[in-house]
Amino acid sequence: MGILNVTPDSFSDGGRFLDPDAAVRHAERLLAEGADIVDLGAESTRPGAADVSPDEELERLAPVLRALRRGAPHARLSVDTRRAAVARAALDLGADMVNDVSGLADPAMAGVAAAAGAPLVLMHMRGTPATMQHLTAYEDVAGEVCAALAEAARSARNAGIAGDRILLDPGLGFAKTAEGNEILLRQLRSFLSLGHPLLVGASRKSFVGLRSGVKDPAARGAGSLAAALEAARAGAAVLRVHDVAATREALLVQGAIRGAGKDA
Ligand code: HH2
Repeated sequence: MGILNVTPDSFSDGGRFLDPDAAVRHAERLLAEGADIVDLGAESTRPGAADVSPDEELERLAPVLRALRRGAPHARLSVDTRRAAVARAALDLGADMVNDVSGLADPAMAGVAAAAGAPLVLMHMRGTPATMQHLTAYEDVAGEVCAALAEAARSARNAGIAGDRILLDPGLGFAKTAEGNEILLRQLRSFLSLGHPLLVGASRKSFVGLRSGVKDPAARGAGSLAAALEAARAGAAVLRVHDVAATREALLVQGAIRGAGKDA
């Protein structure tokens, strides 16, 4: 899953793809590099990001979705939003799936995805992007995140979404310390027992910068690859990344070493 942030303030690529033409060009590049899914987000979730109204979120998404639907009809497009109304409008414009980083904070979200027959990503977080950095204390981070995801998945299934269309994501960097993120990656395999495909997003995040000593998020490619490979080894089905070509190359080599070949 290649990341396309149509925002002025995302932590690693804010402002680069706010212009719809630049966004479309970048999406085409992600697809050419081998992304199976492009994840379009119009609201930064970094701590302290500016509030975006639903109208503004949709104003940023709509031209990019329309152009991509025309220019890349077979591309799988995901919309990264916490709002059911934005998700519904994006699905009407041709998005194929929804990525909800709030894990169903909007009670209408599961119904919207169910009605459209769209896959839904449920990510774990606590609080909101503005408060999450103060909510990083857990007794057992993997156990608590796993329990919360199990509950969210149950709600989504009850709304009528098939189990294999619900993807679960531990939410690295969202109300987690660096150590918490590392424990989640280390114990990711245990999340497979939830019975849903797993999605992991470690790309360029601050824990990668902290451990590698790289301050500039855009320069955290090598550290991000290390985290992506660990997630893949633990059984993640989808990796949400900025650097698609490098991730794909690394996965192909890892797959060959592990004997999984091109299907890795
Ligand atoms: N991380 C970010 C945004 N959306 N969605 C899922 N499912 N999992 C993630 O880990 C995840 C996500 C944050 O990264 P980014 O989009 O690069 O930054 P920003 O939120 O500043 O736009």
